[in-house]
Amino acid sequence: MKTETPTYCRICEPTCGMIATVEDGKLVSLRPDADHPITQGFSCPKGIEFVHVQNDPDRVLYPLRRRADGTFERVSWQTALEEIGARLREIRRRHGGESIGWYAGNPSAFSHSHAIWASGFVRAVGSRHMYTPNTQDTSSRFVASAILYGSATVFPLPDLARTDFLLMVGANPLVSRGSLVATGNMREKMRAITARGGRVVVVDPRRTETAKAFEHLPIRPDADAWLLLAMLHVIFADRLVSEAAIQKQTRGVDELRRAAALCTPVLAADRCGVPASEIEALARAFATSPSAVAYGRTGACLGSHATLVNVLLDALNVVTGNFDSAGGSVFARPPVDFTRLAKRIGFATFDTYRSRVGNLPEVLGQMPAPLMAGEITTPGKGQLRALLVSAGNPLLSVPGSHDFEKALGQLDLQVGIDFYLNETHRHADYVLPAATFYERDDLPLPLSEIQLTPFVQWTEPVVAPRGEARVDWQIIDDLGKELGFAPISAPVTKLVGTGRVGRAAMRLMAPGARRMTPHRLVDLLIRSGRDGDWFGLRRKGLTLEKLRAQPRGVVLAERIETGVMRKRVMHRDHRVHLDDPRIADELHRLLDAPAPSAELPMLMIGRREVRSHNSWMHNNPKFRDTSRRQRALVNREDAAAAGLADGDEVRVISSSGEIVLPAEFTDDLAPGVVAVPHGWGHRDAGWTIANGAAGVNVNEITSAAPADMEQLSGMAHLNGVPVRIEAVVPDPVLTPEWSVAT
Ligand SMILES: Nc1nc2c(c(=O)[nH]1)N[C@H]1C(S)=C(S)[C@@H](COP(=O)(O)OP(=O)(O)OC[C@H]3O[C@@H](n4cnc5c(=O)[nH]c(N)nc54)[C@H](O)[C@@H]3O)O[C@H]1N2
Ligand SMILES: Nc1nc2c(c(=O)[nH]1)N[C@H]1C(S)=C(S)[C@@H](COP(=O)(O)OP(=O)(O)OC[C@H]3O[C@@H](n4cnc5c(=O)[nH]c(N)nc54)[C@H](O)[C@@H]3O)O[C@H]1N2
Ligand code: SF4
Ligand SMILES: [Mo]
Repeated sequence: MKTETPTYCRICEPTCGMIATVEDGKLVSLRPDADHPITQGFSCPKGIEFVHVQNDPDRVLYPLRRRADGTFERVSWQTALEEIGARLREIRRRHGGESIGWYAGNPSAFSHSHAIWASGFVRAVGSRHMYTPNTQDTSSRFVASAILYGSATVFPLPDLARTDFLLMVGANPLVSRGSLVATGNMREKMRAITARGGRVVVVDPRRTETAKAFEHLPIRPDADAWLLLAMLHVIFADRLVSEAAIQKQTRGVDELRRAAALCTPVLAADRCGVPASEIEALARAFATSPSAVAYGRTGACLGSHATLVNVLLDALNVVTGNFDSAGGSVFARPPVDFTRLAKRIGFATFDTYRSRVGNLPEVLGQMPAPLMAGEITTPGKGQLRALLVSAGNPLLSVPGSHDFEKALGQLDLQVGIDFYLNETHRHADYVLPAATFYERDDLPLPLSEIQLTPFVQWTEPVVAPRGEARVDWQIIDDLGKELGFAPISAPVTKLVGTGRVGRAAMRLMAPGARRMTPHRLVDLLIRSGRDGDWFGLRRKGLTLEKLRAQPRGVVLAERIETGVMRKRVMHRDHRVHLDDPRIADELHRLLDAPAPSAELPMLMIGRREVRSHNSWMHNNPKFRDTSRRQRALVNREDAAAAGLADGDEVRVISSSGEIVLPAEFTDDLAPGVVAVPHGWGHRDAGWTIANGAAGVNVNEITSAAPADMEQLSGMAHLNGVPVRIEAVVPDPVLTPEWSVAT
């Protein structure tokens, strides 16, 4: 039997509508859904090729237990859960719950339940060892929001549909498909800006796919703060600010004005490599455009001044009158007010406690992942002894891989939850088979905080889980049962409040009577939200049942609202705080920053590719083609200076180590910059094709030393890493005699 079902991809943020063709219970093809209200037939190759992941012969389909010789044997779910349970109970008895930790990787965010259940588990066991990719991705953005808006869960979005000027700093949406903003086809949305006479300026050290399609402003890596501060210098000096907006929306602009006054375009030009005249022209064009918005993503988030860069991006928007207004920086209109909810359940935290090792702050209850190795190896109360890793591959994705790999060997227990036996799980004691997103029902509600068109879509599973795979939340819940708790046990009143709607909910549901399930959670949140039926008080409102009857989802409003900062900015005065002492400290640190070292004169940045997705999309038959190998991009001049010939391998050396990989010469990078994609270095793991595609793990040469992390947010420094390059001289011992010239 053959069926075609509308559903959606959950690999990355656009969550593209897909039509899944299923034949006799097997997913046979995926194609973009032309009738999807938001993505309208858009998708990328990864989304279509997910069919290889779904049916991959290398998938982990049964619980696995490691044998003494390092190989894995199949065990039953009951055996796996009971044995893991017994070992966790023993660790808790001997060392306390605070010695148990969890790393939940990127895909856990694309589910209605996974991330919530994992962090619930860690809280319930009484531990602070909750880790995610955030410190390799977004923590600096969250901390900027905590400071400016009073909550780490406030995300300003670029109003692409209405803006006249998009200043894009460190993002490559033509490849990444857009991050911390979701709107379907980004290329089309950006083209529409230029088609209506506006501008799109892409600030990036590399002439990326996006930069080529729009205006490119090349910049030295890790120097955006200089550019942005100098733009503010010009805007203040030329009185191009919106005094009305400053008065109405901000607090403490003078602090920023004073710091900006010190950063002249000439000074900034020297540090960021953008000529002073271009900084001036850009600042004036931005400030005098009818509307404009500055937006940054990982290129803005992973440098040594990452929080400050995010603060300055937002400051540009605010002081030019482009905050909370059409065409500027705007807020989503989610069906559930997560900012308020997060406050109510105590989730929206920043720096309420610090790490045992490295003294770095928590952000949203998560500790910096680069600290994991030190937390495992440093004795004392709270030493990390059991680590569960779900939907993540920290051995490849977190800086300091060498030390992390060694530390993993010291754990009393390591458990992986995944559908692949990835490099991290190679070291695990147990690997539990997870269902894919096409094998589970879903509505990743938190993503509604980044949607430019308010929209919700529930999906049913498209196929049954293969083998004995189980849905992540269920596995986490079962592990909780072994330890005697429910990972998610928040009383209903905490989720829906105690007002009129909360009371209606209480009448309808027996609070706390049943274990929380994702269905119940989604239903509670949707029904109590602004579009909900308020448990009978509003007949036309949404419920989970109603959503299920609409397989292509529901558009909640044509566009997001503006003029909502009183509701969205969480400081008591509902103003944007520009005078926080932590911003002032970061401004001083920038202005006092030392010039780059001569020993490591080049700067390494990352690079994402269309068919790669972090570490887990390389087991695709397309990667049998050698043209898809990982390469370091090197400028031709640097290549010549290092004595490299085309096709040679290059040695990239940082203060943490060195890697060797094939080089590709380019003019798309300025001299002095090297770009190396992350997520490679597959070896000995359970993916046959990816192992063959090999590559090297760039995080072997990035640093996990607490001192190298951005102290304000605990952010890893992964872009603009000081390096030098060398040609790989063939080892003389290995040179065959016959090749020696006579
Ligand atoms: N195909 C594909 N898509 C993906 C992913 C993937 O691995 N592959 N990963 C997903 C994930 S997890 C995320 S977080 C998003 C990320 O989404 P994006 O941030 O849009 O993706 P990147 O390609 O990393 O873009 C970052 C850009 O910043 C530039 N850059 C590096 N350093 C600097 C700097 O110091 N200053 C400036 N101005 N620019 C700099 C890089 O050259 C790069 O072009 O993408 C998601 N989408
Ligand atoms: N040097 C450097 N390092 C980086 C970055 C960089 O730009 N430069 N980018 C960083 C960023 S932005 C991110 S987000 C991280 C990503 O880092 P991680 O999240 O640690 O790693 P991924 O490679 O995304 O691994 C995802 C794993 O989850 C599994 N998986 C996929 N879906 C599911 C699911 O639904 N359930 C379960 N249980 N498993 C699933 C996959 O098989 C894979 O093994 O990498 C970070 N690391
Ligand atoms: S852009 Fe590609 S990978 Fe991302 S959600 Fe859409 S189809 Fe999936
Ligand atoms: Mo990410």
